Amino acid sequence: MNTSPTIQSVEAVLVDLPTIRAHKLAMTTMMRQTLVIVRLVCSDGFTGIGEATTIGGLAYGEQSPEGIKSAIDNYLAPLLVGTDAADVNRAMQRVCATVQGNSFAKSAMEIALLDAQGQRLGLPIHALLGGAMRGALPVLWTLASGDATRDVDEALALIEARRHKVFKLKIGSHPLAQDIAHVQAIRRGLGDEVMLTVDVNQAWDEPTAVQGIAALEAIGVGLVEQPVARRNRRALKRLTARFDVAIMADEAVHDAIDAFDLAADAAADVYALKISQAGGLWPTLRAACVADAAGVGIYGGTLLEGSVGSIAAAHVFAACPTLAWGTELFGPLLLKDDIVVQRPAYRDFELQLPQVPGLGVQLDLDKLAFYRRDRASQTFA
Ligand code: MUC
Ligand code: MG
Repeated sequence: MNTSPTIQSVEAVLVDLPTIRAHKLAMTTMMRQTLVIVRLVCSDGFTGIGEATTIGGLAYGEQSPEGIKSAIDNYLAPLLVGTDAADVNRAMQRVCATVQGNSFAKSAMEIALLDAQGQRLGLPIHALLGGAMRGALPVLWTLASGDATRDVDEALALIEARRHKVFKLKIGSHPLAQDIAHVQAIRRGLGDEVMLTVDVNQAWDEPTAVQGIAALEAIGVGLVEQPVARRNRRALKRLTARFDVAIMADEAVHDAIDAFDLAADAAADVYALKISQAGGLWPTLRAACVADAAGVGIYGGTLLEGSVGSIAAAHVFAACPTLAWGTELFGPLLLKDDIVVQRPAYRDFELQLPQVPGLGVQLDLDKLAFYRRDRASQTFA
């Protein structure tokens, strides 16, 4: 007799949370973040939760929150309901055999399956992934208020509070001279000892990137993220060869195949890996192993996930063979409020990895009911 637990139901909910301040990127300014929260109920009584986010609707990438929910409701859930809940790899293989793309929906679903499976086996997700190499993860903070004086004050307060000591600046939305002046002002305000990185979010063409990166090197910036369009890998490779400062691929590297192709071309020094761009935790780990084998640095990237997604990412980045460039898993700290019972713990410049079975995050169902986008329609139903 087959006693394996089965998946009984899958629900995907859109949740809109306000940010603590405007967050300005090259392609959009965020005032809120939308989480797609997945709840997966199994026949043995375990419930797994997952999450996917993107940035600015369709401004950042090709998958919107509404599209992620639709893919889960209409395609992933019908494929999985009634099937074995405890064989996560086979469940995801079934999904991948039938659903092209949609890596964000796949990631949210895989997290929920792993959460339930971890609770079932009494193991944290990082143990399911082979074990944590580190129990806490260094986390930088992005200074992106749009105002250099405010950014400097914010950074000084965060250093003082021992929350962050590395800062990423979002540039690329202004003329080059203005962006460089902005970086210079922050460097002056924080001094030469503080590690600064920049993220151009694909905004420059190659000639602008050559000028821009030369200027950033002179200011002592430690890392330049995705300076040119994601598909312009040849330009990324030329910039990586030309400059001493480390060049990081972000939008250009989604999964293990991208990781392999970019490494074969020596097109980047570092990869920003993101769980939803990879399609889940296992796919992220596979990409990390390719990077590690190729001698490419690994950086734990974010799409500004909330607490569920950030902790899911923390489990896999804890399990990565190396993590030379730390992480940017600060998403929950950018949100004014949360939908979890206990928010992630940040101390001594690091995010603490939960050591309890599963994901280690519980939803606050009252908060979820308050912030879910369909609350109004539910009230009138
Ligand atoms: C990105 O492109 O890296 C990560 C941090 C942040 O502020 O924006 C994201 C997206
Ligand atoms: Mg980036």
